[in-house]
Amino acid sequence: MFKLSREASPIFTSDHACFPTVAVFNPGIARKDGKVYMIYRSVMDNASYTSHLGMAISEDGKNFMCLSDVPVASAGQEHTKGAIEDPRIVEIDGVFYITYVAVPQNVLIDGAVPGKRDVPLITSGGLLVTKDFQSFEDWGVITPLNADDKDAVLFPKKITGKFAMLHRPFFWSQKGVEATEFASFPVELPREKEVLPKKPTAWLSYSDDLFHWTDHVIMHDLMEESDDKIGPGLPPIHTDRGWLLIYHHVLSTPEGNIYSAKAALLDLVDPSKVLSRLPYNILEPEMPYEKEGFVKNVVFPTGGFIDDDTLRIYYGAGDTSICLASGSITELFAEFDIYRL
Ligand code: BMA
Repeated sequence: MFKLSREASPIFTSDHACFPTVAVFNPGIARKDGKVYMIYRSVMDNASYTSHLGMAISEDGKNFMCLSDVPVASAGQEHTKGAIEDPRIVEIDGVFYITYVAVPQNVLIDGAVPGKRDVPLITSGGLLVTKDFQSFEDWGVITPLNADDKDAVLFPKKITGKFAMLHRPFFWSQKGVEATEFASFPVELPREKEVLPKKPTAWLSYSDDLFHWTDHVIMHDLMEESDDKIGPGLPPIHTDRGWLLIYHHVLSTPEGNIYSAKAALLDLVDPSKVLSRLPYNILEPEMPYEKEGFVKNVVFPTGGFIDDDTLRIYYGAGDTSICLASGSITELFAEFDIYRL
């Protein structure tokens, strides 16, 4: 069985943060000129739960120091009025594309707790672009409108000449359609309701310009019967054997949701084909800081890379701190061989 091994404790917490913050988590990770860049989600206060994005840098990928004492991207634009969350980074031809979750409404209203809202947040995938981690351009919303889209990750290479993206449009599921029954906004579905997945899952979409997405495919084989929902974790990593996808899945229990990490291998030419999927978690909430954070029972992978034989995964723990876990790629591929679909 392949399991990721954790560092002894979180590697980045609000004590390390570059500006006052109550929680840091769900970081995007990129490598440039031998350094590791981290763009992380920072919650400034628990009352509004508004997030902004901060930036830190590391020589060894474990010890990070602040790179900017102000957010590199702040909430407050029309599409990010409520928050800017969960950055994920890919480099395509020398340009770093940072997808994020754009939240246009206030996240918490009148002391509501996360995940217990009457009205769904209608989130979208936004895009921040940089070449040098010094100046950032916000390209705004890129995912289809009114889909309650989260977890958008770009592939780090074009596939058959097009940009490719995995994302999790909540409303593009039968459960999502029910949630929008009395909605005052138009929801455009890519399929008839009957053929939508029952529960929110990952979709693969293609684009020529990063703004108009077509050829939507449901990633059926990533979902298991027991999953309440799943979502892409970190951007797919290119390997000779296929695209390595680390993603999260959510198990609904009477005690609340449990977020864990899983691994799959996708076909290089047609990533809608899942070549292998491990039928167990490669990381799940076990440590006190994962079980007891601001949100309980969360490991949420959002960044990482392969260094020689080592896979490094950066993840948010309990929506409170940032952690690092790693494993051997040789061992992971040996497991993929056992569980080929
Ligand atoms: C998801 C996202 C993540 C968060 C997770 C656990 O829906 O909002 O940002 O880490 O829930 O609360």
